[in-house]
Amino acid sequence: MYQSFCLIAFLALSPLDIAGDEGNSTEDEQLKDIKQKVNDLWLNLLPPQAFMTGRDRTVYAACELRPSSNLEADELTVTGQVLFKQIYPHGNLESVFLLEGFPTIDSQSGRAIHIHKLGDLSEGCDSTGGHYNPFNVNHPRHPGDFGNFVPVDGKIRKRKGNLQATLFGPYSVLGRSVVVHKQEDDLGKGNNPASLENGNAGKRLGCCVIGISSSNLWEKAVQTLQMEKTSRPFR
Ligand SMILES: [Cu+2]
Ligand SMILES: [Zn+2]
Repeated sequence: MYQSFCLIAFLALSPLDIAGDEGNSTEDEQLKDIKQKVNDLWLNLLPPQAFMTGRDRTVYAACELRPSSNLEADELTVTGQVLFKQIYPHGNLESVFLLEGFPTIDSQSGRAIHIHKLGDLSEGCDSTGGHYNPFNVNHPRHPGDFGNFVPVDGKIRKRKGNLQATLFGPYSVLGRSVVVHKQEDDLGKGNNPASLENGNAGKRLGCCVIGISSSNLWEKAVQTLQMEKTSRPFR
């Protein structure tokens, strides 16, 4: 089913590029219309549509972060949640990061967080592969390059909107992983090949696989953020 749909999509999409310059405007309009319909069909057939219920077209995903299973005993124990929310089909991805286990000292460097390609935790976070890079571009232009997060009081608390990653369509990040690194992301400015691949962010402290969730976790996390903000107005 999936394969045949891909074929239909390919056949329907490919003539547009060929006819684009020379076709008359009616043909162009028709092809544009077909392309739009194929695209909508594509989006409707792919997950997470199967999980959506009711009129609310918002999809939620959760990633329950655990320390990498092959870390040395004296390494930081980072836990928490990375949550996602996106309105189907064209909304921008939002996220909430609630992570604990960092040192409580002031003035520490940021920690890199990324989406990695695989949802395979069989060898701790080391088996999650490299950064998810569907468009074959350099770091930090990967869809899951979330940048650096500076812990405060041992915690990372952050809400981010307008992210490049998506839960929908052929480039969905569902089933892939979130990895929290020990070091700061050099954001591609390290002047070496690794910098353009992974930002030289170092050891993988914790990770998790992104899966569909209910709205409950998101709502609870947003409340936590608000509560902590009001209890610490001067930070
Ligand atoms: Cu990473
Ligand atoms: Zn990257």
